[in-house]
Amino acid sequence: MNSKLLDVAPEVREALAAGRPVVALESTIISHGMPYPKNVETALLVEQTIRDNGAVPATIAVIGGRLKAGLSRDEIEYLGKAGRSVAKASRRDLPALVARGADGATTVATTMIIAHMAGIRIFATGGIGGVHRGAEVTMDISADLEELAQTPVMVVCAGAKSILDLGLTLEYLETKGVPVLGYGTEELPAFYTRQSGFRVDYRVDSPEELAAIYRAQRDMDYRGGMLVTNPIPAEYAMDKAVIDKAIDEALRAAEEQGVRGKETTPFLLAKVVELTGGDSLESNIKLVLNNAALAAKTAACLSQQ
Ligand code: PSU
Ligand code: MN
Repeated sequence: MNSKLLDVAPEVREALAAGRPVVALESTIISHGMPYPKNVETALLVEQTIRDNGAVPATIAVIGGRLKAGLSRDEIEYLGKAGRSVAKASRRDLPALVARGADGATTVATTMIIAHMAGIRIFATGGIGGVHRGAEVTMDISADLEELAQTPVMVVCAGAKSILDLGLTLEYLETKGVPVLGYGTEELPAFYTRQSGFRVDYRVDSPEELAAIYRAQRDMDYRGGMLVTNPIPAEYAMDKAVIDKAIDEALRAAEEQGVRGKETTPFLLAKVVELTGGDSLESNIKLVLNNAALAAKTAACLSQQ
């Protein structure tokens, strides 16, 4: 698939044409997920980690209405500095942003869409969106889950934060037929901590096997993608009691201030960072780097098949 709206960076285009490994990265984590300048430093470090593990990084965003697969340093700096003034772009936002020539920071959903247009099969991030707590009343379910159900990209994450209802998120993924794989674990990791109390569908212990499962899914012409959940390295994991308390407080603040819709996730993420000082930010950075390395190794295996 291709699109006249898409700009693939030359290095990414060459790697794809030669069948070399490429890993996509999202930009909401840059503009909305972390404060400046840590966000830019992290984005560049994540790209470097992908290179160190033998793949080419393709950070994805919307700039001036163009869908971008592969950003320059200046473009990453621009998105990081602009921060939350850049629109958070999920699936429903892309048409208007493109038509208006606007900028957008891509979520997991739109990063998958643009990666797929460019021919990139694997994408590394921190955490995905999911079914929010109280969704039985609010119906707040991230478009990320719907995208996993329909776009054939493997997403490598560290699970999901317990700002979400993790049990309902797994139920939703099961209904939609999205495989949830645990890397070196049978338990779904909860982003800042290695454990959640919920089980993944399959434990997988090597990038080769991840690539083989992805290949099998493609060979069956399934529509959707798959989710790889990679626990944060133990030395960077947070204390469960500390993080749970911050999440409860963030949820209360969101409720009190009447935060709704697309603002909910960025509000909760920023509040948790504010309440836990720099600790959660450091953990966040480490887990993204860990996911980038695994995605790059898996991309290398996919290229050999
Ligand atoms: N969860 C995180 N970190 C993030 C996000 C979610 O732990 O950065 C971002 C991702 O870009 C994700 C988006 O795709 O938030 C989901 O937003 P929503 O819940 O509004 O769909
Ligand atoms: Mn939502």
